[in-house]
Amino acid sequence: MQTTVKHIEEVKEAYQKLVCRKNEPVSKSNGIYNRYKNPVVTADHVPIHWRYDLNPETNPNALERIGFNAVMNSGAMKWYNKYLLCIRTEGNDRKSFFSMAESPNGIDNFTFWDKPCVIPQIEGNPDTNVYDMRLVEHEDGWIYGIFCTERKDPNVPKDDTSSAIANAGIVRTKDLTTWERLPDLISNTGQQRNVVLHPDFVNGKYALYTRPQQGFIDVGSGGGIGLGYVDDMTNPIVKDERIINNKVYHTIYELKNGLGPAPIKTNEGWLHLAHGVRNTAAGLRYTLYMFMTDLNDISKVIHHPAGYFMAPVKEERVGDVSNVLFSNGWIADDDGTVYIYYASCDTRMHVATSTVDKLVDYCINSPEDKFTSAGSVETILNLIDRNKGLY
Ligand code: M1P
Repeated sequence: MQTTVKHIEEVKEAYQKLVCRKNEPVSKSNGIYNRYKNPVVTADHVPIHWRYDLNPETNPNALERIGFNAVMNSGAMKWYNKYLLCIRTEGNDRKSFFSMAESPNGIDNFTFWDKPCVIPQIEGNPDTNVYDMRLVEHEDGWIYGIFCTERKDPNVPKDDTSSAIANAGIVRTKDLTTWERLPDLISNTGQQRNVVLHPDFVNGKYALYTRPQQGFIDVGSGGGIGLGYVDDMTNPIVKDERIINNKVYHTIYELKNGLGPAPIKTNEGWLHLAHGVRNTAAGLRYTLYMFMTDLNDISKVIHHPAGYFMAPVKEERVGDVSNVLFSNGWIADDDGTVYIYYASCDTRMHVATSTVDKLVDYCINSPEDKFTSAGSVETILNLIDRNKGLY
């Protein structure tokens, strides 16, 4: 019994050390954003009372009873002065679910809330797996969570145990504790993933960024970031869906793309963060890119810097699904700081900080893509020319 108590005490000590660990920016920066030394949340941050039966009578060997594999793709918002993440938490059983965690400063000391989120099920059509919630405080007064719900494809032979159907599940809440389940998104463009609610009404309607796709993984002839409108979120039929940011041959978003968090409103336009996917000999590579849309016409992309904004570096490169950065949460703070939460390789959560001013500058003044090698050289020559006498 004493060994049991000792082991649990050691686990608790290591856990305390981890969640109290201070984070600091790394010295190398491109001026646009700062990365941080430590991931902000890892599977080891999952609370001990979710993992261990702490009763020595029923767990005399002090074994971990429930294991956690990864934490990743998290929605984010500031709430009563705390920086919150709605974390895609993945158990050793491969199932993802949502957990809220909070930090006093957005960069370290993230601790999970007491219990994971309980997401009500749709009668007769339960979710098999849920992930990647975008949290949005909408102008209508509700906080919405739009996430991917995955279910087995009912139209494939019985022995096909991997084909799935993805759609957007929708919940709303006022307190981030009790969630009201609304019907899944109804769109006639196939499967959906990476659906994001625009925070403001647009001509009295809810605007949703979508990502129609033909298959579960492959977008097929679908894909691109779409925009559609819904009259009533309790009957979420998407109308007038059209692509506003398409995939393009030989770019970092040649294969597929998807919006990340809800856009940030600035005086110059809406700032968007998205992920783009390209093919490589080593498989898919997911990087993050940015673009800006018009304040008065949110379907109009007015600035789109070439290439990626962030790509995996160093230890971010390796994990369960290597060569992946994914973001579905950022927080624009009152002082203009932007906390960009991103996951590396479907394994752990990181933060990078920037400011609204810098991100606007990045979007407006970075050169756009000319889509050819000669075009890229022309862009570089132009900068060299403007730097004449300065280097
Ligand atoms: O494994 C990388 C990502 O793959 C999917 O993203 P997308 O639909 O854009 O291909 C999602 O499953 C995402 O959660 C995951 O991080």
